[in-house]
Amino acid sequence: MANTRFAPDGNKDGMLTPREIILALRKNPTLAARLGLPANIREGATRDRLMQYFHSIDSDQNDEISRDEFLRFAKLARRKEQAVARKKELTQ
Ligand SMILES: [Ca+2]
Ligand SMILES: [Ca+2]
Repeated sequence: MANTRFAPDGNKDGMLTPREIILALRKNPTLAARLGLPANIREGATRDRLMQYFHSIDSDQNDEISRDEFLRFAKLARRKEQAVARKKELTQ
């Protein structure tokens, strides 16, 4: 976990805002893919999806995502990914 960088935190205050996430996804398509989000979020449908996502990560609903909330979410996403990969292995 030591090399998990908190890259999306543009102003380094330890909290993520929706805007920082949009900018981070734009800069980091790999992260976007890992989180299952489009890399290029604009107003409208994709932004609604991001906000839905944002609120699912923001477990205390204070409209900011803390490092802990983000890491917990990333861990869950990775676990889901691994589960899907395992299932694929089993069915092949
Ligand atoms: Ca921030
Ligand atoms: Ca929060």
